[in-house]
Amino acid sequence: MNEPLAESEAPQARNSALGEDALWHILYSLGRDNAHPDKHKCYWGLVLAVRDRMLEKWASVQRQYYENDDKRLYYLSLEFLPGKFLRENLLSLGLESEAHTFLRKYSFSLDQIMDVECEPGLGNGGLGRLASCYMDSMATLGLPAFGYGIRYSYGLFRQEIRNGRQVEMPDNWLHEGNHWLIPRPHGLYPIRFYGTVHEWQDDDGTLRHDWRGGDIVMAMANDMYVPGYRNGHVNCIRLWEARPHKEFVLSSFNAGDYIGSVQEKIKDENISMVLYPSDDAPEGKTLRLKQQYFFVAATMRDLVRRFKKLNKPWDQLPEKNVVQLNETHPSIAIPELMRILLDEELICWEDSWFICQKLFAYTNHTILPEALETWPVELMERLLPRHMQIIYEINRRFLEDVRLHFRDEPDLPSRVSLISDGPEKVVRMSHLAIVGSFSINGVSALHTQILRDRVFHDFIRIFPDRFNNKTNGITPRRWLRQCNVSLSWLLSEHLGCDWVTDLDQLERIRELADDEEFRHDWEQCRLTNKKRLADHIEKRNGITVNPHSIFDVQAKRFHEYKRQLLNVLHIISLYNHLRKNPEVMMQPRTFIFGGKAAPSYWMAKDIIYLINCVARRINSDPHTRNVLKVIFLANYNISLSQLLVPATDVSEQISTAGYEASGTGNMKFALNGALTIGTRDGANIEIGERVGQDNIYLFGLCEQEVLDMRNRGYDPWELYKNDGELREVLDMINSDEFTPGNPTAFSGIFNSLLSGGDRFMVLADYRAYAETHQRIAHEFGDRELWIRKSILNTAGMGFFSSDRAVREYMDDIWGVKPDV
Ligand code: 4GP
Repeated sequence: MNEPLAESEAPQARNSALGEDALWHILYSLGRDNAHPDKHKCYWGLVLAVRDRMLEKWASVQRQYYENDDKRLYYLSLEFLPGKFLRENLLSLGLESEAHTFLRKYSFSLDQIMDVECEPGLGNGGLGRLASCYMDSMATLGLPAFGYGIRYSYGLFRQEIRNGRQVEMPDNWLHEGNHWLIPRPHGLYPIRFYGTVHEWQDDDGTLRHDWRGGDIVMAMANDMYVPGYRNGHVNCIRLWEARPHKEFVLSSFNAGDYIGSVQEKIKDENISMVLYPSDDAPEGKTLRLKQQYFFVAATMRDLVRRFKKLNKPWDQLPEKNVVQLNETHPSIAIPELMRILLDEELICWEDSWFICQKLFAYTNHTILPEALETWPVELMERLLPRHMQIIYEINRRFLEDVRLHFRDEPDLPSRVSLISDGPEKVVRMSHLAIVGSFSINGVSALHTQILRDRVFHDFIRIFPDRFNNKTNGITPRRWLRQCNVSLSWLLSEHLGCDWVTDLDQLERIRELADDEEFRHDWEQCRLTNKKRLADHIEKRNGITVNPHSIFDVQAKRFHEYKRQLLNVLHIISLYNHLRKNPEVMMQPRTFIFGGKAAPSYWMAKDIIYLINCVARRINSDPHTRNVLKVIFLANYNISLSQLLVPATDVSEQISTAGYEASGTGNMKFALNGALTIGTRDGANIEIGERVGQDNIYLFGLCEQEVLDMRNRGYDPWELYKNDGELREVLDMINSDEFTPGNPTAFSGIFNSLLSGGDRFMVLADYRAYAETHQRIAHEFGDRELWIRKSILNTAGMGFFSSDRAVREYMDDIWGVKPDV
């Protein structure tokens, strides 16, 4: 694998102008005439010129890591959602104005050429975007950090809406190639699957194991660079791509079976072909387990290779490295490292286990039982036979310890066991991650508390010191400086520019909330952003929206616990109210939705359909369409989010309390001056503490009340009977009101809310939600009050910078130090 050059061989830093380099690359790297470059050529030329500058910095930073003998952080994540690169990289490297100068010459704006860039959708949502925010902060803080994941050929599907329904289209993000990604075809790693385990005895009679045979797939690195903000630091995310072990099988080819001969190659490449949508059906996921092992095994090879270069004893591995597991997806890394130490390095079990337990740290991102990963033992035994043996042995020793220390709790071992005995034996990956890690963290105060009290309660008693909280954060570079240019300028005018890397400075605008001129400027910025979004909606959906109406946005994955349904029930009731009281003056509102549903999650897809049917009806009703609009923006992704976030007045964060681990969308909206309507869930609670309870609209049942209500016996039919307005809405859904001629289109939704027991307490929170919305509409009308609240939201959000979060990980868990 390529490593940076030694100091004496290092090239000189570039000193030519960015534009000149871009032209040079158009001709010499792309092989295109550079006389009159069009926007594609300008884009690709700029990418290559920017990349050169990043690579120089990256190489010197890598040298520095070796020279300073730095401890390294490995951040393992099956998902990354970096968003588009060019603007971000220009901003971080301080090259924006040079880029503008170059583009002006050819009459292009940066916005125009950004259209050429394809956004990599290498993740489903929260956890993948968090990984990207953290990579940005790690580079900005100058940490010796390495991201690791998979270079999926197809990212998360592209969502189209046809006749109101979600249709999934392949996301071929690499169709034009991608120069931000540098493939490294030399020094591939062989990764084994299946095969058998052979036992042998070494000279001292110790039983040893050797995993042999099976299938081999090659792992090839593709590197994606992450510059820090104006600090000369560049890190890298290494994404593994599966390559065939043998190009094709010569014997079948010679026998005339051309297709058969390439089949093997296709099978191997499948491993990194496509990202699994989360919440998808659990069946048939052998490929997903293969993906997990594939990227983890290649990453561990990289880690061990670099460590061996240092010529240090093995017990120093955790002193020089730390591995953060982003969810349980990479937790097979624990038995993989054990296998390397035991079988390849011939280290004894006790020492190997000691090293492992000091190396790994695990972040949990969800408590939904269906998302806590398990793998059938039978599948593991076939696919990774040696790992299964190791897991059995880890479990045997762990349970022996538990029995010893908790003698009077005979049920405890089976509850904490790594392997569950049900009708089908499965490996519980979260238990493996907990037992094999020195740190386990949740992602908001409430979430961590729930992990302690409920989900991992038994483990808290066994490992009291391992559990800790790290409330999530977002990068202010992308989520304010880049996505909200007008507000950034206003902030910099009053605060100077340091807030970009020191977000606590936003506190200083608190006092400006009383300054009339500042409030006026603030409102103008917001209006500019809202007009930009209104133009986009006009272009994309062909619907005119009023930029002075309340822009009320719910943009996130579709999931029942996130309760887009609660939002749409309320919209229908507003519509009913307007129709019955045509003379009533109502604050104009535009409800905007964005988000994807997992392809096999039928209920979530029905909710998308319901929103679109309701939108069609409301937007075409001449009696209401001036005051009420409903918009569904298809194919929600990072770029769309960057457009929505700065234009939002009201941010919907309305999950059933106890279900949203943290949320990070809630942070992005509030940072940009939106007011949150939210439940006391995830990070909403902490946002309320920071921005002030007067500046957030928290409503509904808290987590304990949800539990109590369930325990007392919650009956949604009672609410249906007693709340006439709600009943009317539900009856409309259960008729052909929104789907003429098809009265059963939404009976699944109706039944889930009533006969199905309303698992996510939508009806229980309905009344409080509707009343809170009334308050919001009223307060929005008081412009002075609203703008003041908006300013105070931004002012209070400094804590939610990913720089703060990463610093906490660094100090409390990783023990790595900045190298700048
Ligand atoms: C998400 C959580 O649902 C969200 O609350 C949290 O903010 C985010 O992780 C980052 O911590 N979980 C996932 C997942 O994305 O796949 O479990």
